[in-house]
Formats: sequence, structure tokens, C-alpha cells
Amino acid sequence: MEVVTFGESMVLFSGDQELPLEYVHQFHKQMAGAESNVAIGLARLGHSTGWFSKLGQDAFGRYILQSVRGQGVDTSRCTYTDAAPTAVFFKERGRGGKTKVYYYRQGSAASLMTNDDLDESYLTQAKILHVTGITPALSESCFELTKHAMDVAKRNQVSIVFDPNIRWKLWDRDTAKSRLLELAARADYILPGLDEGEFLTGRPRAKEIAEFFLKLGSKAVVVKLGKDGAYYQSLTERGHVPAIPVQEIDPVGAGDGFAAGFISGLLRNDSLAMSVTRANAVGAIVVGVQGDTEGLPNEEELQAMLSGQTG
Ligand code: CKP
Ligand code: MG
Repeated sequence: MEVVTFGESMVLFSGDQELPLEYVHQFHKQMAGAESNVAIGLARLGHSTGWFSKLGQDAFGRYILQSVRGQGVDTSRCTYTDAAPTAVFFKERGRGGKTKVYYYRQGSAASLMTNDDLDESYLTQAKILHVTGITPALSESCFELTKHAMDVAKRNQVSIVFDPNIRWKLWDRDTAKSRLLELAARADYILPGLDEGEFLTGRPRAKEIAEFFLKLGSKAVVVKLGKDGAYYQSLTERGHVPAIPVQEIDPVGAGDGFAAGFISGLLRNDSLAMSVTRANAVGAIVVGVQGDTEGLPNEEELQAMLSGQTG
């Protein structure tokens, strides 16, 4: 496997109308989860990727496993438990198209993951470990597992890409800040959104946020600026990649697309600037499609976006 990632994937029910959920009668069933979104994005770009989780011994757990595996991601390290159910969440497209998510994931199967869920030899043969700040928010044991996986990766020269992905519904601000900083200190590449960067570092500007994390020990930082593109900085380079203008249909999943594009650049030994350019383009494509993984491009579609031939 070139990349290993782990976390909670859920069944996603999206309302079929632009209405508050209490007035929606029909839902479309899909599958989503930041880490499996990234794994699927990488698989679509031609990379070998493994994703693991703990799933409920139920129909939704089987559906998630089939969906992720069906996309060409290795799921051989996933396990099932009958101690808790697979989580679900709902996506509301409120009036005016504003997207909101509602989780039903407390005490879920994935939150029961522990250090025992990590197959160390599986991780140490990978080039990159991808981690998000969602997994450590699920439970104490998931926080321990996240730290443990990062420590194993570090000891074995597996590069760590960390997306803070702060989910305010999952933990309080103080815990989120201290724990995400503990994890950030272990990462080689950090991909915060501007708001996330400001929250974690107390600094409002992308350059200052990047410098904070570089001092903490990372090799490069990419601050996602939404409609303003992305700012990147390493010890030797820095620059800005402008956003690609797209019509926003569904912003959820864009950050994961960004991470997949970025990691694929690292795996191709592209420059930092090129890796961020790929990230930015994958994110833009995802924003234009309903669903978290449906819009993830293959290499040909990505090249078409990069050369401006989006039609
Ligand atoms: O940061 P993104 O919008 O790319 O992340 C979206 C995913 O895992 C989504 O699939 C959802 O399931 C989640 O983030 C989450 O737990 O919020
Ligand atoms: Mg995100």
C-alpha cells in the first residue's frame, strides 16, 4: 500500500429537497467519511490505498465495507463488532442551498477502536499515513490510537499528512485545541483551513499559521483558503495557488478531495507547488458535484481541470 488511513465512515442520508430535515420525506443513501473519502480519491487517481475502521455487525457496516472496497481501496484490516452500531449522518440542504450535517455517531462501532486495531506491519510498509482530527474526537481510545499510529509511522519513516478537520459537534474547544496540537506536532504535512489554523495557532494570517506549524516540526503546511485558493510554505519555499472558479453544489468532501490531490502529488514526487495545485483542482471538482465521493476525479479528469478543459 502506498497510503494507509483509518477512521469512521458512516451511511449518509441526504434530503432530496432544499428544506429543513423535518420537512424532507425522501433521502438518498450514500456513504461518507473523511478518511475513506481520501482513500477513494487516491484510488481513483491510481494509487494503492488501505483504509481501516471498526464497523457494526449490521447491514450498514456491510454496505460501507462493500462501498469502500468496491472503489478499489484495501479493507483487509477492517473489523466488525456487535457491541455497537455503524454510525449514520444526515445532510440537510436548507433553503438557499446551505448545507448542514447531523451526526448519529456517539458510542458507534468506530469509536470502540483501540491501539489493537493497528496492524503495525501494514502501516510500516506504506509511504504515507493520512490522519484527520475527526478520529481522535470519537473517543479516548481513538485519540490514543491516532497518537500511536503517528508514533509508529514516525519511527519507520512513513510520512504523515494531517488534516485537522475540526468538528465542533464532536468535542469542546479546549480539548480539541490541546489534542489537535499534540497530533500536529507529530505531522510532516499539515493541511488546515484558515479558520482551523487560526483556532489552533491564535494567528489570523496564513503565513503566520504556516510558520507556527513549521516551528512545531512539520516539513510543509498548506492553508486552505476556500474561494481564495491555498497558501503553502515549507522551510525553503512558499507561495499561493489561486482557486479555480466553480459553481458550488456541495462543499462537503472538498477538503478530503484536496488531501487526496495533495498526497497524490507527493507520491508522484511533484514539487510542493504542483502538489498544492493538484489538491486545489481536485477540491474544486468535488465542490461541483453532489455527494462526498461521487465527484472525485480520475487522473484524466484532473488533467482536464488543470489544463482548463473542464467541459
Ligand atoms: O472536510 P470535508 O468536508 O472534506 O469532510 C467531509 C467528511 O467524515 C464527511 O464525509 C463526513 O462524513 C466527515 O467529514 C465527518 O465526520 O464530518
Ligand atoms: Mg475538511
